[in-house]
Amino acid sequence: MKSLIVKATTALLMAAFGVGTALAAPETLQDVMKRRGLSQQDLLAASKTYTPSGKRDEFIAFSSGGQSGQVIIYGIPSMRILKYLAVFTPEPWQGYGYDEESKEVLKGGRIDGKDITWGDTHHPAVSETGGQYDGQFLFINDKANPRIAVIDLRDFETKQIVVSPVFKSEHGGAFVTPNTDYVFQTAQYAAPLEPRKFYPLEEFNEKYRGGITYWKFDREAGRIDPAKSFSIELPPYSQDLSDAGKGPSDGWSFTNSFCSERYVGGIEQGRPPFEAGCSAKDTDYLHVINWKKAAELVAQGKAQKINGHDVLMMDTAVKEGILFLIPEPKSPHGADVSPDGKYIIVSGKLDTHVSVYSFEKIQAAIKAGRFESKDPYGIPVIGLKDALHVQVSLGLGPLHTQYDSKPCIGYTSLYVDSQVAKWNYCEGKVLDKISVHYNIGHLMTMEGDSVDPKGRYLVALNKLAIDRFNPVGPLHPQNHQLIDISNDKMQLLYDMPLPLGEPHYAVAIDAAKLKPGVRYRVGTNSRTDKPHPGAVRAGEEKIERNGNKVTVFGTAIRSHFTPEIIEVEVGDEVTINMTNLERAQDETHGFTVSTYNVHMSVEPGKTASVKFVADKEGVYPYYCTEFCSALHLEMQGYLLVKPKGWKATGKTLAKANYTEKDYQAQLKKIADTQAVIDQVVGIITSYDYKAFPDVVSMVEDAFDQAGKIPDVKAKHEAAAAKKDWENACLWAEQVWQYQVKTADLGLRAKTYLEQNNARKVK
Ligand code: RUQ
Ligand code: CUA
Repeated sequence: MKSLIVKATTALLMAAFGVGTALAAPETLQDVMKRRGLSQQDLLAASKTYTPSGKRDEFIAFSSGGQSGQVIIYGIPSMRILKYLAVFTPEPWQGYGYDEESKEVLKGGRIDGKDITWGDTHHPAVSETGGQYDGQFLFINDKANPRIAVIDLRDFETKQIVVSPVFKSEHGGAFVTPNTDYVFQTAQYAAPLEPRKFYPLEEFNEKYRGGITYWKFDREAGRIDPAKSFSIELPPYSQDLSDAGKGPSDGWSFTNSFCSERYVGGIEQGRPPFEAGCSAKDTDYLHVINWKKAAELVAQGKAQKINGHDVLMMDTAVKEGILFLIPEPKSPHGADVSPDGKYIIVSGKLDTHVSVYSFEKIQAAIKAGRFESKDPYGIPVIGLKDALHVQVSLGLGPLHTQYDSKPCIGYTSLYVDSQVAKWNYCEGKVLDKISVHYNIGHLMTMEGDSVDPKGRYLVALNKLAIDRFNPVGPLHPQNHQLIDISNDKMQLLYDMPLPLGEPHYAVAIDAAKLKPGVRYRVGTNSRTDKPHPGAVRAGEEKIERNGNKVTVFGTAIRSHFTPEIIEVEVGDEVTINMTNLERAQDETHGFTVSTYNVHMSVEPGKTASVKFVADKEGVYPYYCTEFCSALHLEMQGYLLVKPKGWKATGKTLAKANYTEKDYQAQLKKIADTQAVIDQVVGIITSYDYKAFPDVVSMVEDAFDQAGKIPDVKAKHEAAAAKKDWENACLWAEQVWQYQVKTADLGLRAKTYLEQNNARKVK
C-alpha cells in the first residue's frame, strides 16, 4: 500500500512536469458532422454555447429548484450546472440540516414549532441598487409554507428564513424594491389572517383575506428585520405575481390576481369546481399600491397588530389613498414592469391578449379621482381604458414578460402555443416567434427584470420535456432552452434538462458582478458570519467534559483531524466542533460519525459543529467525506462509546516490526522528495507569485505544512538514536507526509502561475 502511494505520487509529480503521449489520427470536423448528423446551424449553435475547459460563463443564473426547496445555479451560455444551493430543504453535501449551524437557519423556518423540511420555491430575486442587480444577496420564496429565504452571495449560503405571520400560502414573491429596502410577497390562497383561527367557508367574503407583505431588508446586517416589516390586508382575490415600480413608478408595487370571483368550489358536494368558478368573470384585478406611503402610515402607528405583526387594514389603505384596482383580462399571470418604469405588462392566461398599462395614465386617473366603480370592499377601481397603453394579441396562454437591452422590446412566454413571442410593447407590434419544447412557464433574459437588461440570451423555462431527452421513467426532467436574442430572429441554441424539481422563475446576473470568497476568516460560523465559539487554532485542540456534556474543539487539515480518538461514555451528549485550517481554496473537508446521522462540510476557515447523544455503546469510526488529498482515506478517527464505569485494560497498542533498514529507506525517500520540493520552490519564486492572492494562500499553506517538519524530524532522530525503529520509521513517515502536502500545494501554485501567464522575475 505504502509503496503504491509512493509510486502514485511520483507519477503525479512527473505528470505535473509534463510528459507527452502520442496522438491517434484525428477525425476532421466534416467526419464528426457526418457521424453525428449535425447541420451547419447546429455547429453555429454549438459554437455559441460550447465553453472550452478553463473558460467561464458570461452570466450566472439562479433558478428556483421548485419542489426540491433549493436554488439551482448554472452558467450561461454553457448551461453547466454549478451548484444546488440548499435553502428550505436539508442537503447533506453542504451539511445543511446535518450540522448545528445550518439547523439554526432551518429553525427560523419552523411553523407552529414544527420543522418544515421541504419548500416549493418559485421566484428568486437578486438584490438591487438603483434598480440594477448588485450581486450581493439572493431571495427566494416558498409557496407551500409562506416563507422567504435570504442567501448571501459572498459565500452562496442561506443565512435566514422568515415565516409569514399572517398568510397560509404565498406565490407572488420574492420581489425587491429598486434599492432592496423591501422584499415583498403576496398571499395566494385566501385564508383568515389570524393564524390557527377557523372560520367556515360561508364566511369567505367576510373573514378570508389576501394580502401583501413588505419585508424590511437590513443590508448592513444582511438579514430581513421582521420587526420593521409590515403587511397590507387585501380582498380574498388570490393575489399572484407582482413587481416593484422603478424610475417614475418607484415607490409603487403592482400585483395581479385571479379568482376575484371569490368562488369556493366543492366538487365532491356537487358544486362546480374551483377552476370553473374562478375563471367565470371576464376580468380580475391588478392591485396598484403605494408602498412608500404605506410604510410611512405604518411608522405613524396606523397599522393593526395581527400575530404580533403590523397589518395595514384595507379601509385605512383606501382612506389614505394608497390602494387601487384595475381590471385585467381573464386569469391574468405575470405583472412585469418595463425597465424604464413606464409600463406594467400583464398577461391573461385564458386570453390571447397581453395588456400594457401606462403608469402615467394610472397616476392621471388617481389624481383626477376618475374611478369607474368600487369593489365590494370599497377599493376604487380605475377603468381599463383609462389605464391601458395598448393591448396586443400575442398567442395562446401568454404568461410572463421579460425585457431586452433594446428599448421597447419584450419577450412573452406563450404556454399553450409553446412559443416565445418577441414584440414591441411601445407600438404593440409582434416581431418574431420561436417554438420551444414544451409548455413554457417563465422565461428569463439577462438581468431582464432590472432597469438595465443586458440582452444577448433568453432562457425558456419549459414545464414539459416530453421527447427531448433520453427517457428516465414517467417523471421527466424539465427543459431549460437557451435562445440567442442578439439578432432580429431568435435562434434556439441548447436544451438543458433540469433534474431537480420544477423550476419556476430564474434570474441571471453578469458574472463579473459576483465576487464570492473562496475561504472564511479562520473560525467563522458561516451561517451567522460571526466568530464561532467552537473554533480553535492549530495546537489548541482539546476535549472538554462538563457533567455528561463532552465538547470537542478539533481541527482539520490535510490529512488528519485533531483529535483522532474521542472517548465518551454511553449517554454523553457530544458536540464536535471542527475548524478547517486550510487556506488554499477548494480544500474542503467533510466530517461524519458512523450511524449518528450527522455530517458537516467544512470549507477553508470555516468552523462547524455536529451534536448528538452517544446513546449506544460501541466503536464508531469518523472520517473525512471529501477526497481532500492522496491520504484522504487515512483522514479518520474513532469515537469510542464506552459502557458506564469501563476500566482501562492496561494493555498497549500492538507493535509492528520495523528495522533500521526500513528507517534508512524512509530517509532516502525524504531526501528525494525534498529535491522535488526545492525544484518547485525554485520555479514558483521565479515568478512574481505575490501578485496572485490565490498563490500566496497556497504558498502560505505549503510553508505551514513544511514548518511542521523540524519538530517531527527531531522525533524520528531521537527515536533512531534509541534504536526505537517503529517510532523512528513512523515519525519519518510523518515528515514525508508533510513533504507530500508541501509538494502538492507547490505544484498547484506552479500550475496556477503557468496557466495565468504570471510574469517571470528570475
Ligand atoms: S409562476 S410558471 Cu410561480 Cu408563472 Cu410558475
Ligand atoms: Cu479531508 Cu478528505
